[in-house]
Amino acid sequence: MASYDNIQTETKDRVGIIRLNRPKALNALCADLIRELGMALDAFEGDPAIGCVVLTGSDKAFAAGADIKEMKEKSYQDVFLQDFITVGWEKVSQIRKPIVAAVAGYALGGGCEMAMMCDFIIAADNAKFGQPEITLGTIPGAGGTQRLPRFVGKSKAMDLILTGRMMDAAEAERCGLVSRVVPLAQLMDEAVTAAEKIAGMSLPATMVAKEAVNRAFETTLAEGVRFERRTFHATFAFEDRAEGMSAFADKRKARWKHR
Ligand code: DAK
Repeated sequence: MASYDNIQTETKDRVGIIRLNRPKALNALCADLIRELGMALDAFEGDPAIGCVVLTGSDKAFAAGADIKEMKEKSYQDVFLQDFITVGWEKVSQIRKPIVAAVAGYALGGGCEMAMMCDFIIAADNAKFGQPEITLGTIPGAGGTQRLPRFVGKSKAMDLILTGRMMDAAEAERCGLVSRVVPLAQLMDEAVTAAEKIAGMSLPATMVAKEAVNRAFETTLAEGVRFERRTFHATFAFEDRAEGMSAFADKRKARWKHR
């Protein structure tokens, strides 16, 4: 397995785990980290033995945002011409396999945005979410103004983005940003168990389910339902769909071919 400076990767059965690992900077998302993250995501995406990815950080920080020290001297020309830290970021939202964020500690700015690019978020009870960019004289730049209101509604999103305040895990669960909150010590067990369950399904079925849910955020209800119907019909081409229904009828466990 490739070795990296700012992240660590491991696999557990069909689950690929990526841990952001820049402890001295609370996993601030510097360009090298983002580049490595993109490489690790590509590797898991291309590996037929992987069915789900877990993205996590440390107990203290998922990620405290983009690297402010790296950003502070940049001019408009710099960020525009370099398409500043765009490429690796897009991988997180473009990966077609399911990806679960396991968040402990700070998920601020780009850290919160990166968690929201994943398919769902499991939070430890010490997690803190926020979009503090306004306190730096700027605004979220990795989708925060668009994804946060889709998760939590306009009022809460405006509250967080305009005041820059943090919200704790309980508030994040109440407003729908996270799917569940667990004690810190159980975070990885819970996230990996969920990921193993997903990875234990037919891979093409989880991939089209993800694509169909994501379509809900891109289109009207009527178009979304039409997309779902056609995609549902298309699952009848999967060998695993035939196997899943036969296994149910035969009262046995399905043997997926991931085809
Ligand atoms: N960048 C760089 N270094 C950071 C950092 C960050 N975001 N956050 C923390 N660190 C560093 C600190 O500078 C400190 O380093 P040393 O002083 O030891 O060298 C070390 O991590 C430990 O931090 P603290 O000493 O501050 O630790 P505390 O426990 O006291 O405080 C904190 C933790 C998370 C409350 C605090 O560190 C903090 O407020 N950090 C900044 C949070 C923040 O404002 N984040 C938003 C950053 S702006 C884009 C994509 C994304 C973005 C933009 C564009 N594109 C795709 C184009 C996103 C922008 C942002 O995220």
